[in-house]
Amino acid sequence: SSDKSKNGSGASNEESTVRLKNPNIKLMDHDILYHIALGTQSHDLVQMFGDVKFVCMGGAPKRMQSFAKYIYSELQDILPPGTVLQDLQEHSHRYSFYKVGPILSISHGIGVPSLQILMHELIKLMYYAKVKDPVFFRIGTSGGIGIEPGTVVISEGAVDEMINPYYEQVVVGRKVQRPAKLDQELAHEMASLHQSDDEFDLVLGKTMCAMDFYEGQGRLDGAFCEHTQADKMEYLKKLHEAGVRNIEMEATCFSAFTHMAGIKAAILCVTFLDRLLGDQVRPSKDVLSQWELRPQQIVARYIRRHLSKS
Ligand code: R2B
Ligand code: URA
Repeated sequence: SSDKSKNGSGASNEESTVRLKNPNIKLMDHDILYHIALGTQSHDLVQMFGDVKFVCMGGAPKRMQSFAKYIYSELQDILPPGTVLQDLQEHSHRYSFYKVGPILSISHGIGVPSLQILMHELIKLMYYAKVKDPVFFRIGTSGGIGIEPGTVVISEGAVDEMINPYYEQVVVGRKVQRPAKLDQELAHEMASLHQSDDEFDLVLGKTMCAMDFYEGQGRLDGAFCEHTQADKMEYLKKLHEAGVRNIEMEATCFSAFTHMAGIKAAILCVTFLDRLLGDQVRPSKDVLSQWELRPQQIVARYIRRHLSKS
């Protein structure tokens, strides 16, 4: 059989397709990926991760553990023979981290700073492991704008709180802006995997990424609030007019970093409430857990389709 069918080891000598735009990396004799407790000297990253094709991330550690279990049982028939569910969390207390054959399932915590650290290390991991054309997914939760709670929103792109389509960060005292772009073709393909008998709606739209859950998302129920209900509604309306359909806390950084690295990526978030109607997340824990499975199902369908192809 051809080189391509060397399943499992993934030990190809070709370079990764993932781009590190950092001239310093080549000058380092080794690199410690501190927060995921892996390193180029301490681990054979090509052997461990060379076969990775799909990187699935979400905020909550438990959710990403159950996603790993779900994907493991759901895709049994097409996973490479001998695939096991590996718990790679061993030394890392920060993020939960699982590998199921070519699929990684990793939690990123709440908000951009937590996600961003992980993105640096995962992108470097892809590079060191010589991974080719990985697809990154964020499977998350969000607040909807003008849509039925429980709806899945597939992001067409991310905007910040000022509705700028980029991720702005301060680096050495300078503001750096990076386009928060997502792969449009992938977004539409993900949307096409919604089935007419699915018991939930799915929409495409922009996602607003906030640095806070309360005031930063216009909520009136935080510990502090210096804006009015009218200010809130005006803001949500403005977001909606700009094409924003949901609000969460990682989309700009996730989009910008994958885009910079040349990684195809999609964000699929279920909405827990309609922000035009309130601020508090009211459904029971059970209902919310059921809703959290919805983006996971779409991602499982995508992986099934593309694993069977390869
Ligand atoms: C959605 O839900 C979390 C806040 O509750 C945050 O991680 C996000 O993006
Ligand atoms: N996550 C958010 O960031 N906002 C919401 O309203 C719900 C979940």
